Amino acid sequence: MTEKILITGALGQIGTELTVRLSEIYGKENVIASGLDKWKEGITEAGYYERLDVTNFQAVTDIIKEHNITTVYHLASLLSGTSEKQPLFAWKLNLDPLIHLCELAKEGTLKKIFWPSSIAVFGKGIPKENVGQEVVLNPTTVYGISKMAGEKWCEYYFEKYGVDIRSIRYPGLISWKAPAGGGTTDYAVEIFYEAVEKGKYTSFISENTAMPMLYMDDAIDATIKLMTAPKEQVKIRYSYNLGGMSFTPKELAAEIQKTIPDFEIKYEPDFRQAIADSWPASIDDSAAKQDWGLDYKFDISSMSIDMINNLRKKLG
Ligand code: AKB
Repeated sequence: MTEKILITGALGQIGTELTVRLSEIYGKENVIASGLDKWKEGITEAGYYERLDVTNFQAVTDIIKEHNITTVYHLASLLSGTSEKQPLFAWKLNLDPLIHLCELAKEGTLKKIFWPSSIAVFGKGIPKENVGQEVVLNPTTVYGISKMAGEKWCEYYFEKYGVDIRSIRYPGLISWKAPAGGGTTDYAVEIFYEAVEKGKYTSFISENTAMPMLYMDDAIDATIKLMTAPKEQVKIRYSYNLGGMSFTPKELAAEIQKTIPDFEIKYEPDFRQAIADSWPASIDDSAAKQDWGLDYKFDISSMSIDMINNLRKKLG
């Protein structure tokens, strides 16, 4: 039986690109993108779009039943920076709809769920480099706490009810098609826009703070790989580490200067510096490589060239 897919948060950074890729794989008629923007309702280039507020459980259940959805990519979430500004709403949005979907899967209405976790689950007091899959989690942000709790719920529904839920701890994601929104790693996206448009950028993260990052093409490939892997290969049911590449704002600026030699960078760290300081600098993702064949095509050089070339075309 073909999968019938619902994507929540489809207008966000990951959703914008994942919707297109899933439509190519499963056919537009089998993919429903959803989000809060009601003006996009109807058939779009990527597939069918419906307005859906994921905190409205009845609406979520109705859309899943009406379209015989088998698989949900549940991307709707508030990121780290925004979550600090609206902590109680972040908790409600990041957790309750996930548990509702797990309940639907438990009763057999759904077959499979993808849920994104984040490197924000780590936290203070653990080594910075090459952080492993099994370290003790100690998040200090609302976002990190919500992702840690969500991971435990994923594992619980798998262990107790056999719910086929799969998850990735994404590092910072870099892409040119849709803007990032409200995250601590967003500087690594903004820097490219400003480099191409203005030739200069003021970073809200300090020059020597390294964080793990991933180019969106590799993030989408990894997500599809995990979701299409045979069930028995998915041994970790809380969430898989993904490391991608690691660099500091200073290293990224130097990379951009290879293509835009006059590019200038300044540093004015804001409240997100403390969040970045609590996160790992690099991640060990050997479990994902071993279990379902994670691999990457992009490094800092090829990613930077691709970003600049595409943004030059996009921004004119
Ligand atoms: C953020 O910065 O909040 C996100 C993340 C690492 O989960 N990009």
